[in-house]
Amino acid sequence: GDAKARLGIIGVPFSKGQGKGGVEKAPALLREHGLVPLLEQVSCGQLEVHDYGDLQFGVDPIPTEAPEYSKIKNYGEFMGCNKALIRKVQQLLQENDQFLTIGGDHAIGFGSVAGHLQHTPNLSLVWVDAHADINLHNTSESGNIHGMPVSFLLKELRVFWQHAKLEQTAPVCLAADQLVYIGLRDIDPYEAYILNKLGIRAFAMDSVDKYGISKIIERTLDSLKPQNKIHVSFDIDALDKAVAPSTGTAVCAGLTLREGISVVEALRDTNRVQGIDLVELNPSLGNEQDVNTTIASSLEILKSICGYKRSGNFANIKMDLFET
Ligand code: Z70
Ligand code: MN
Ligand code: MN
Ligand code: MN
Repeated sequence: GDAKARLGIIGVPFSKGQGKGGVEKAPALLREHGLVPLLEQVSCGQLEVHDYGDLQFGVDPIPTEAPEYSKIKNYGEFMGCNKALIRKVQQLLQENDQFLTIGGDHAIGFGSVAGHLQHTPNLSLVWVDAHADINLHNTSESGNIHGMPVSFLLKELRVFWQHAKLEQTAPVCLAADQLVYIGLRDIDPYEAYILNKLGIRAFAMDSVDKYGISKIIERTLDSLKPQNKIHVSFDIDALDKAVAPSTGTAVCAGLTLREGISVVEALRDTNRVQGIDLVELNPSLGNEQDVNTTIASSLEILKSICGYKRSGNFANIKMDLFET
């Protein structure tokens, strides 16, 4: 058959994008639960998984000419980690066909997508999340930088980050028409204003309820340029609190596990998914059952992105039973 595709995995144990410790433990925990063999197994021999371990990162200086950045918590830690991630993602894409970034909190979405854009400038981004994560330094109410990564990526918002020197760190940016959100239900007023002003496609939970997930998936696929590779940034809090309780900001009335799986199956079936993030799993939150439930949901989402078919898969059976 065809040569196996290669998937490179990098753990990013970064937790300074928000206030709750524990999210940095997710990469090790998912490995303990057999992530690497599981993904090879579900792909039925189509995927060769290479684990690059955890990202090493340091702290960047805060630009002294931008006193407004001091409102942001841990800006230096954010830039230090994301600069290292931008380089690592480019290495992963030189050595593999696809990459998976395991957070950590969603602040790492900046480096993961920016590194991906450096390798593949024509990219579409599907951000699956309860939150829009598109705050600016002057619109964020929390100061938590995991609520801002998308604003560092968009061409139309670069003007607000003049002192971040993004033209050096992340020179390739994303056009607003190549971003789609699914699962939103906790959007800050300024975020809603930015989404509206830039005309960003955002399928919030009211749309999912009104049209059904299959229609939302169809409209998502229609909106992505067909020649573009796809980056799926999956915040586990997109899923309902019932199936993903162990996360920093669990929100009720989210995607069911089946809806989440349907979304990633459809994206996978385009054969254009080149980058994946799985973020915000925090094993320090909730009781043991909550943690196990959230790990199980995370693994189901990753399995489906990597080729698990609920309808069955006989791609790698050895024996032809009906040969006479
Ligand atoms: C809010 C903020 C956020 C995740 C919370 C919340 C952002 N908009 N993102 N949990 N994953 O603080 O900017
Ligand atoms: Mn390549
Ligand atoms: Mn998020
Ligand atoms: Mn979120």
